Amino acid sequence: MGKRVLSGVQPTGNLHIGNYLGAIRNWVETQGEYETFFCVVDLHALTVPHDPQLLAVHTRTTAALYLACGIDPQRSTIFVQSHIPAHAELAWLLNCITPLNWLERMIQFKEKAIKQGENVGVGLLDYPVLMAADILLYDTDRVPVGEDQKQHLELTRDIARRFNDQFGETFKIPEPLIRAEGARVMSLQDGTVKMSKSDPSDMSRINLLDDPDTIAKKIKRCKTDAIREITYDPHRPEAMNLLTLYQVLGNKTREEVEKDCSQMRGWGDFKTALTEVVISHLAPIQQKYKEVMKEQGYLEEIIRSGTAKAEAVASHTLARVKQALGLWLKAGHPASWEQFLPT
Ligand code: ATP
Ligand code: LTN
Repeated sequence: MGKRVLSGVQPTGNLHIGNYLGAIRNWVETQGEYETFFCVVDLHALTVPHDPQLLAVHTRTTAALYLACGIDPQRSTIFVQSHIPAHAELAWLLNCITPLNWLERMIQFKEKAIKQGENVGVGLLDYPVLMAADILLYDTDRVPVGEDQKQHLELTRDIARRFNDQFGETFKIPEPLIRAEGARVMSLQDGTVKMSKSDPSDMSRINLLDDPDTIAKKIKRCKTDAIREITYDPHRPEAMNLLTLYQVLGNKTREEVEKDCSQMRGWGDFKTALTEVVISHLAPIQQKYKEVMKEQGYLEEIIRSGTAKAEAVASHTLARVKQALGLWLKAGHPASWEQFLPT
């Protein structure tokens, strides 16, 4: 069996260049080397207050954007998490072996719980266990994600190890795949917080589907600092962020960027150059997205066949887990309980 990759994005809004650089762009690159599974994690999107109509739309647009960004349905298995009940089912089984205090320590839970106020749903706390289920169901070797998901990946590894210790070798231990550049794209309005779909201000992010005028406006108004020279300096979060975007989306090396910047007179020049780079990088993605959205039948067929392929793998793993836990398997699975009968 080849090595496997699995990852997913929540359909909680419009995908932005942070999702693209931190995750999807790296998924595309794994396609030659690994057996790849990419899902739209709609059950995760239920952990924050949501509008059902928008969820339905965003689940489709997210899947379409996977294709537009270069996920090839011939080489990758693309599916929607809720179409495969094994995800929710394994999450329950893992819940029963996961210590509560492991979940209470999660940074994302603490941050999102504060935003939700008094009525924090159980799902928000349990979110990383569902994510562990997504990953462990596919005997995943590598999980390409942005920096913010590192702690959840560590938790997935801890849950898998704990299960293996208590019930015998059942799960493969997955590893994160986090690229140095673009793993943490920051908000356009504050270089110290990450760009996010759920930031109330649309000006804080560049969405993959923003039109050229919107992109120009957002970059023009984005926060910079008072220093005229544009240099990579870890003490200048806004400069670091914008330079990284220019470098990665422009396919340049750091040295090339430094050379470009040495000829600029200040932030005005830089913003003009960055706007061009962003618009031209996103144009082919937007074009492909339009084509995919016009062919809903094609999209449905990709999801249908992806679900069938993913389900075959997932149901196999789930049966293995149930057996390890001592659950009574439905007919068709070899029985192993007789040897444990009291004599
Ligand atoms: P939300 O605001 O709803 O939590 P999000 O924008 O943080 O959404 P997710 O669906 O949680 O996006 O993340 C999808 C993928 O994109 C993950 O691999 C995550 O690490 C990555 N990602 C999200 N935001 C960024 C960012 N600002 N920079 C780099 N990667 C990111
Ligand atoms: N929690 C992830 C989304 C996610 C995921 C996964 C990523 C859910 N299940 C499995 C990788 C593998 C996030 O990016 N917010």
